[in-house]
Amino acid sequence: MRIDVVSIFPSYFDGLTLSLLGKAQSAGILDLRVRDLRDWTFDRHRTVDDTPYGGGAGMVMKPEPWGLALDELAAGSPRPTIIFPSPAGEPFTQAAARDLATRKHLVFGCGRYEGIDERVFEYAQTLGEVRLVSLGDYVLNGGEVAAMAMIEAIGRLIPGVVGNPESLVEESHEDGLLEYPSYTKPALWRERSVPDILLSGNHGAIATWRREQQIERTRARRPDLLHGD
Ligand code: JCH
Repeated sequence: MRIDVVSIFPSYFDGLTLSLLGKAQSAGILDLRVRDLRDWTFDRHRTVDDTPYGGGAGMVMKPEPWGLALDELAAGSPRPTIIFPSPAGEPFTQAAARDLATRKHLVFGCGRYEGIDERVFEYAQTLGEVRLVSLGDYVLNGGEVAAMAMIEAIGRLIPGVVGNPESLVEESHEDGLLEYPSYTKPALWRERSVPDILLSGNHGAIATWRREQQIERTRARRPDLLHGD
């Protein structure tokens, strides 16, 4: 999979070359390229923002650098999926991550200031499938942190990135429930013991206990996942 990122803060993404996604890149499974939006500006100050038409607070990202960036990154790619992180987007979920992990080419456009001139989203639709996606119902200072979270969630679903495919099935959200609690050695730590059932060797009873724990935690913390609301 190829992932292009456009940002005025490309060094934010340095962390994605570490660990799991770094290995995927070394192995040639993931081709992650991060670009500076200012590379598509041509004035002395490499300007990417301007005042909003109609007035209002803050600045808006100018369309021209975005148009050139998208033209270059989409060239020779049959309809890439172009993702703009936005507080006004559709929610990013594990299901969305699974869908996006099947694409050949993703382009992330990371806005700053009060956002990007609306015409950029319309124009991007002529080049690929455009998705405005929200990481959650809170306002970040720009799209970078949201894009990083999405790239990490998508990247680990690419076949061959996470070593054991079973570890993908068991974890939170893949089965619509929160995960069960995990323990490791020592069996007694600061007067706290590991639940006896996990030391019993009874694998059927352990599976039943874990499922009960998942349901109880989901009821307590995320009842919306049980009721489908
Ligand atoms: C972004 C901003 C005031 C936006 C600029 C670009 C995504 N889930 C999620 N939260 N926040 C974002 C996000 C994504 C891209 C950008 N900002 C800051 C500030 C706004 O109100 C008009 C809108 C935030």
